[in-house]
Amino acid sequence: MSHTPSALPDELSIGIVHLGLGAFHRAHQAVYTEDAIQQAGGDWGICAVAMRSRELANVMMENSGRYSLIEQQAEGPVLRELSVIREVLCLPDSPGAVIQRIADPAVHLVSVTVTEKGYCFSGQDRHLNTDDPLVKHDLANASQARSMPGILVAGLRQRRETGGSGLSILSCDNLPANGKLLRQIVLSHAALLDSELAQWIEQKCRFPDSMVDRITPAATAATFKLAGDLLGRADPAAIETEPFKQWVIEDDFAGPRPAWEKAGAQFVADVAPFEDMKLRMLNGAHSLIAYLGAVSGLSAVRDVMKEPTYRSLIDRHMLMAAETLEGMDKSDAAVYRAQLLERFENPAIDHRCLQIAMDGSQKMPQRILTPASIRLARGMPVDTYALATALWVRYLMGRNEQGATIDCSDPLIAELQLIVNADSSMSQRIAGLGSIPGVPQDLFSQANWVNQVADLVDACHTQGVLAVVSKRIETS
Ligand code: CS2
Repeated sequence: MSHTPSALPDELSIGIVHLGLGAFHRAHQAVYTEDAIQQAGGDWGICAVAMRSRELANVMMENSGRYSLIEQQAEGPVLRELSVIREVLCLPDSPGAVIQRIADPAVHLVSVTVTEKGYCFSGQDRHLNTDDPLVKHDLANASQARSMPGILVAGLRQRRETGGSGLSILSCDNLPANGKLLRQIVLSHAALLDSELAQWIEQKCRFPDSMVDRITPAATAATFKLAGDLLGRADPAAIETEPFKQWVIEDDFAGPRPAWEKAGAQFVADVAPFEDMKLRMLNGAHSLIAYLGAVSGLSAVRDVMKEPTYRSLIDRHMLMAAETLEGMDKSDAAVYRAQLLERFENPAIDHRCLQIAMDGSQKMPQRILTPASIRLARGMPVDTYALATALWVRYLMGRNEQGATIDCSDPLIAELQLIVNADSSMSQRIAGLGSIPGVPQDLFSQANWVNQVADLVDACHTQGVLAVVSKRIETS
């Protein structure tokens, strides 16, 4: 048995509301906050809100918010207990309590990890999607809000009505300019209810951008078994993660915040270069790996990395991604690539390809399609980009190379499958993807791009993915 208990005091008031109680929050922002309190003090206990999952909320409530975090280090797994989460709420059961907490004068920060689709936005201008049933519901039933923008606006409304100060609202999702997006959707949602509230939010609240990074797969039976062995008792809230972690935050807050810099976070004036680097190199490669795995029947990222041809492709893709970044030094890019290969190869991290492959309509634009447009506009080759897109299409077609059904998941799955399985030529189908909201239309109106993707989908069907990738790698 080896584990480190939490060193936080028993008494800790709540200063943060976190929306989205997934594994990622518990492996990332909660760790930075626990470490910051340990170093510099402060009443920064977290009220963590499960947006949907009653099961997770119940497990966390039974554990009084405590949980085990297993770091899969090179020397073996290391377990630490965390106790920074001091309250757990389940949004569908208690929206009133969440609103109350957001309005609480002792709370200065709301952080958010609700995944890309939780932002309820649409289109390349990233406007609030008022056709989204959840948004419609929340505009009509503000006190029973179920969406992230809806509950934030309801909480901010109560905060304003009770004379509260402005809040810092910190997006921690993998979206470019995530703070600016959050601000835009919150202001639009508020304006539809009460224009004075929207003005108040605009003046008093801050929405810093932030780049977050830590590879954290969903917990499995193996996670719970390992936690039990290391802890000497069962922990149904245990999660596991890699040793690496990074957080780059725009230094723009409405009020006080934890001393996250003491825990290793970096405060900068402009997060964009860090975001682009991470979204295009790490997440872009991740999506490529995920579709390679899903289509060729390999279950985890580490399994895809074991195939030397795929590993070379992924390295080439990251090289091409680095070339789209403004001011990325070549040697820095080489170091980052090498580090990413090692992280993807971590044999102790069982990161399912299907987990990463889901929600492609929300991920592909910033990870693959926008950098592909940039490369095309500069006359640079886009082969790994066209391949990643072709593999996404193969995934959406719903069967892997062994003929087994792929469990595809995407908020726009019906629209996507209608397009990729249409009774028309492959080029026409690929061009049809340009009609999906958020997908860069101009990219899918370029014959050069559409034909490359279509040829690759056909080649994957006739020759198999491994043969197609081998050929690309040989000729590159
Ligand atoms: C992954 C990310 O699921 C996904 O789409 O690419 O969650 C990735 O693991 C994290 O961004 C790493 O920081």
